[in-house]
Amino acid sequence: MPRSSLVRLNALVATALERAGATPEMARITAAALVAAEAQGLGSHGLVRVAQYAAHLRHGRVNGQASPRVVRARAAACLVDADEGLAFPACALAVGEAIARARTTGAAFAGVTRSHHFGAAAWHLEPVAQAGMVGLAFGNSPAAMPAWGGRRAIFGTNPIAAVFPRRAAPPLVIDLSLSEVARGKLMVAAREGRPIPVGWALDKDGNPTTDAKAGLDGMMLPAGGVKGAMLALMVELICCALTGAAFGFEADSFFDDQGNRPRIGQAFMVIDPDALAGGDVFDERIETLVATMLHDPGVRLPGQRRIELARRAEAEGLDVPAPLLAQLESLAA
Ligand code: NDP
Ligand code: PYC
Repeated sequence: MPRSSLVRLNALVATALERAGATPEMARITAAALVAAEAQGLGSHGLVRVAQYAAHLRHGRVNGQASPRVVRARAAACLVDADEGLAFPACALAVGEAIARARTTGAAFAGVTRSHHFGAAAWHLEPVAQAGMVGLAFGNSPAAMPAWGGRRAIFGTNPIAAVFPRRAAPPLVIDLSLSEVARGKLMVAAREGRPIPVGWALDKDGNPTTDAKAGLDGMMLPAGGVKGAMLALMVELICCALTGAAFGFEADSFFDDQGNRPRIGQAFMVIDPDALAGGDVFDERIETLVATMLHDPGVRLPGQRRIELARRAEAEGLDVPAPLLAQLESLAA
């Protein structure tokens, strides 16, 4: 497997996206997010998405010249219109707005409408942790799961993420889909010809399957049964009812090159600990919980795996499978 530095991969991905029609800024920030996901061991939301985004740009499912802007705002709340572009510039604008507003109001909410796939949800919250605040992220995605009791996909896999900064350590990062696993993990398994565990997905006839391709043609199962399905419903409502974005069942699959502009939504909440019990109390409470958790030798902190992998990738580069690297080089040529 050829090894590449993160700098080289960033340049390659940005060039590939620009060639497909993205503005240089849209390409740059999208490349940063996808390479960071790959570096963090999130292959399902990393470099494999470049060809998908490039195809969406080429087929008009994404507006490559989009110019996201704040379209409504009142005190601690604002709405960003992604202008049907790739999601990353719009989400960066929304998160920046939420941080700035939370500094004065104590907490802020920024919604994003008319958007596209926002990758790994927690990536967007890094600036929030750097600002010493708590961040929450929500995103809906094209329908892949039924409502509880149903047989037709209505909700997306709808990730949620949270970051909690720590004074002298990396933040706690919690980031998960509301399906048993992200659908992207089926895409990676199908690509590599690997089976999937029972409990991840149903085939198109509603039977449990270990065939990743059959799972992609069928439906995902919610994480934790009815509870995951209810959380997925919550995310649809937060990301779409509040922002005007399209529900999962109104958006064509990201896994198809052709289809509609998904126009889905994202939402970010930022909370300043100083507005509540105060930074010192916040730090003490977090460290007390972390120390108690880590007292049990079987426990590790969420986010730790990603942070360690990212540090190693930064120093040593990433081993990218030869066919994937060749695909990126061809898209960038
Ligand atoms: P995972 O099941 O891989 O991980 C879920 C969470 O559990 C992570 O925070 C992980 O931390 C934590 N975790 C797992 N094992 C342990 C452990 N032993 N101890 C402590 N914490 C643990 O996530 P998913 O497959 O559900 O999602 C993967 C990614 O896909 C996410 O980044 C998500 O945002 C993204 N996604 C994006 C979608 C979109 O539409 N944009 C749709 C669906 C998913 P750690 O990372 O440290 O392992
Ligand atoms: O990985 O679950 C997923 C996903 C949904 C839409 C795009 N990726």
